[in-house]
Amino acid sequence: CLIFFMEEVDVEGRVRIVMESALTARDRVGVQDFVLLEKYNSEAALIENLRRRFGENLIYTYIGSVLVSVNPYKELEMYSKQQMERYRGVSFYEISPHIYALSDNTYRAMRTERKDQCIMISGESGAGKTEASKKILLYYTVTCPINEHMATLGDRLLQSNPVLEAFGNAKTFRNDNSSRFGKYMDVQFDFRGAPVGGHILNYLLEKSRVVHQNHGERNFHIFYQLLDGGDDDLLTTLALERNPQSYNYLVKGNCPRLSSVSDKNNWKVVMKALSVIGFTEEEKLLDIIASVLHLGNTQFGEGEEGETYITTETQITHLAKVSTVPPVSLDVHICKNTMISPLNFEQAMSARDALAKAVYGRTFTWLVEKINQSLALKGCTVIGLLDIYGFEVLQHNSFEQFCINYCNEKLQQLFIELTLRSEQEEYETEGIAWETVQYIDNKIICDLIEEKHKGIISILDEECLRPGETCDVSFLEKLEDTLGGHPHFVTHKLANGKTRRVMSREEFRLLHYAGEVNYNVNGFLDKNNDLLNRNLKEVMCQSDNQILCHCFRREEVIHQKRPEMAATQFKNSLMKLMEILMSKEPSYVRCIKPNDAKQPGRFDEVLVRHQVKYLGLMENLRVRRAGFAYRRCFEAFLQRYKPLCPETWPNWHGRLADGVSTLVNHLGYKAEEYKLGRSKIFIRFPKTLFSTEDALQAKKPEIVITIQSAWRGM
Ligand code: AD9
Ligand code: MG
Repeated sequence: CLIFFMEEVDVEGRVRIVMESALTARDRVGVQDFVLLEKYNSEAALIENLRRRFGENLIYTYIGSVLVSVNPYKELEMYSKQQMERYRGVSFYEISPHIYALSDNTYRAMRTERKDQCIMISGESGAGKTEASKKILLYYTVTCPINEHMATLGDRLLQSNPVLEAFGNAKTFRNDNSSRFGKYMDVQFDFRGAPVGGHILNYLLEKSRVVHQNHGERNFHIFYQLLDGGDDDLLTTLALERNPQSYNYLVKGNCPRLSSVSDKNNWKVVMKALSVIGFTEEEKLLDIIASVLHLGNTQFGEGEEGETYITTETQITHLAKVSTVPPVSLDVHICKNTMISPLNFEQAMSARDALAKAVYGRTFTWLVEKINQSLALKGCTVIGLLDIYGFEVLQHNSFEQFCINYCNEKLQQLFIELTLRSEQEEYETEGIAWETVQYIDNKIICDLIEEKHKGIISILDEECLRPGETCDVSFLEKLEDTLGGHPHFVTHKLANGKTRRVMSREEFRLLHYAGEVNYNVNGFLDKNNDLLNRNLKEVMCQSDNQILCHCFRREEVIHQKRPEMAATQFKNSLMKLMEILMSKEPSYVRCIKPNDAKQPGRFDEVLVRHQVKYLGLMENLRVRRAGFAYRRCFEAFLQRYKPLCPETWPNWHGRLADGVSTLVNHLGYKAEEYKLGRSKIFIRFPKTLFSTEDALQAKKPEIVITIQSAWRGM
């Protein structure tokens, strides 16, 4: 009785504020579901609620079934096994919001409805998406039953993270462990609910980082881990020095060490993870990492007639050794486009970098395939986890940001469609009339980017393929010709022929749903082309390294079919992703970054407000509140509030709907305040619920006495 009573009393579902009234608890820690805010239409009230809760280390809050999470930037004691147990099988609203509640709910929905689920995690860089996805995965591997034939699968699922993070994450200005690729992971469950398989889809790795990093940023973690953690023998075999600053591809960011991360320890973690996953190709993989570093240190000289030659013979020897490619081939082909046309200095440098990017990028894809092989076994139902880059606005935005932000437009479109759709469906199944809601429809921006022939991606492709002199600026001109006047597209040219001074001539601006972003067109054509000259591909085909052989296939050289351009490839993979997500029942985690300093306890309101805006939280809230702020199934509602009515207390023996009806009549609910559906009560205004909650609190001492005397009398 005592435990029941304590959990009942707590507005937050927590035990420690047992004797506080609902009202004071609300003032101190805010509400656990934004739909309960009195001023639900006020962004300020929403942010204030977030701030209060953040101050109390309550980093999670709901908007209906959407979980909003604020990065605490410190370890909180809320992820233990005991906490996992606490959330198992418990209804969403009964205890405080948590990523485990969402994980558990999704799992139960999959089990009971036998329907595939997906959890979409969004938010800007550093907001906590990857951490959230890891917590969800941990929850499943710890709490779900184990299939004895697949006992090690949980470990393999978990261990795929350190491996992919080593190769796909890097320190950026915004996040010391920033994922530089998008990830969608299916966890497959058998008919008993045990995880039995997994599959990962990876999206657009930021390959340019292999050859260039901004000041204060780093290359992918694996390079530093190898140099710091690899033993002396290994480094000797790979002809590597320990100091990262000796390598052109690592020196640019001038950030060889991180205070928050030990590369040495992580090296051990990654090596162990590779063995858990069942890797046998570590050596070959490390040969490739080393060859990228050697390639970066390859330097060129310029002959009298402008021809280029390699000045670092030893590098080529090392490179040839570790990549098992004949040195002569390398030498010749990095400096020559074909046998007869030598490259100039700049062209040779860019051929070298293109090779490094291709080798690294293709090896990453191979790695994902390899992990997939180790996780492969088909289950009957699936929970998908989407951890994909958030909307990005940097000082200088390029092709990568264009793709990332396009991806966010698509996800927002899906989010709006699915939340509206599911809301509508709920009203229909409950037999309640639906009211339409106004929301920002971003289809117009998606079309602007992806439409055939007229969209930015099509124009970019055309410009890449058009014979003759094309360049980034001619691409911009083409955009202006085709899209000038579009309400979401802006360049320096004004409609009256004058020039917009604040914009450079190399930029176009898109008015995204989340805000305005200026994109600099420099490099768009090259990045979209993503070409590696044919000779270099041929050279790589000669390698004895099986991974490289797998990545550079002869057929590619022989058939010479032009692969799809990078943006189109990305667009197509996004389309497929949308189909996957649409076929599943969605849940959402919306992550918020509280400050740019990566510090605990700091809540920067301006920064948070911006994210609240572009995560579309207010729209989400409006959609959710369009009809009714609050809904609960008859049984839970009756169970909680039955002490407030003599006819329902201590037990109601009739139909649940009649019990709820009797209860709300007794409480004096007016007809416009609520509706009874087929299995749920819908309450229109939060204040109705609050006054009921307060009445319950006021009644508590009385209930305790009743419960205690009933208990003594037994
Ligand atoms: V990016 O788009 O990949 O650059 P994410 O994935 O959104 O970004 P990430 O999950 O990597 O961010 O979180 C950034 C850092 O915040 C982590 O390395 C942790 O130090 C910190 N963090 C995030 N969530 C939590 C949490 N729930 N508890 C404690 C957290 N620390
Ligand atoms: Mg991440």
